Amino acid sequence: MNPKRVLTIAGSDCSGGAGIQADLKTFQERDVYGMSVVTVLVAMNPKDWNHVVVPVDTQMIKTQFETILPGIGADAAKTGMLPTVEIIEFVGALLAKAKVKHLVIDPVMVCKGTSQPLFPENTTAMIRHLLPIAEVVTPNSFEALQLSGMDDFSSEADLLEAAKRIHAHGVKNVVIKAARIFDDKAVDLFFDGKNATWLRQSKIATKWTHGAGCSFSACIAAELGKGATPEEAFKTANAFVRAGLRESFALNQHVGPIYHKALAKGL
Ligand code: PXL
Repeated sequence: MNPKRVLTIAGSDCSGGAGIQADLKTFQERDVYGMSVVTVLVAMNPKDWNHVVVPVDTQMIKTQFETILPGIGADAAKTGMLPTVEIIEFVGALLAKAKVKHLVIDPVMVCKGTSQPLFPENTTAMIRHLLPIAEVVTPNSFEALQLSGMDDFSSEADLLEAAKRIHAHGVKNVVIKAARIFDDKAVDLFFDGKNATWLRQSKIATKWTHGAGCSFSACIAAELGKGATPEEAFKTANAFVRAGLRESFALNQHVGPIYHKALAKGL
């Protein structure tokens, strides 16, 4: 076997549902060899599920990164939670230097289950240091508002306007996941700078959505690593996460992840 090698640069979610853990489960399902650079450790208080977030020292981020690039090689990479401006700048510089072939940025700004948005300076740093070198960025609607500087979304025209503004930051393809904007449908937009592709689908009624965004961007990175076009990768990731959401399950009263094996099992 000679599987494609895909790297995630993200946070550890010890509950196993999001972050590095979700990315590696997704890579396994999509038949690529997964590798990781851990940027931050996240743990939860078992009583109220409040998050404790501890960034990893930048030197250790560099040491992990160099194990993989140049130490092993990667066909694609994605970023997830990058907790500080310093780490965003640092990871951006490492990625720019390594010239990784396919780079997906998941601009994680807040964890579901916490109401603590990461700081606005992080948005500016992502725009400056990550979007110009990225092949795909995958904001949800909240993140798309921050990255585009818009106030609100009320129509598909607003989503397209946001995608255009985000594209102007230098990223080649913009995916906006707008599952929460419209009452009657989940809308995903793929924009490559010229053409827009819309997926308008029924909503999946589950409150257990933990790790859906991480798994979506990880699936895009895996598919790009295997040679898919960004638009094909977007459609595969949509099918992968929708299947996972249909079979999502509770871990406790606070949190429930998607089921990563759902698509492979034909569920
Ligand atoms: O779902 C966003 C997210 C990303 N990365 C890590 C997380 C979370 C939310 O809990 O813990 C590490």
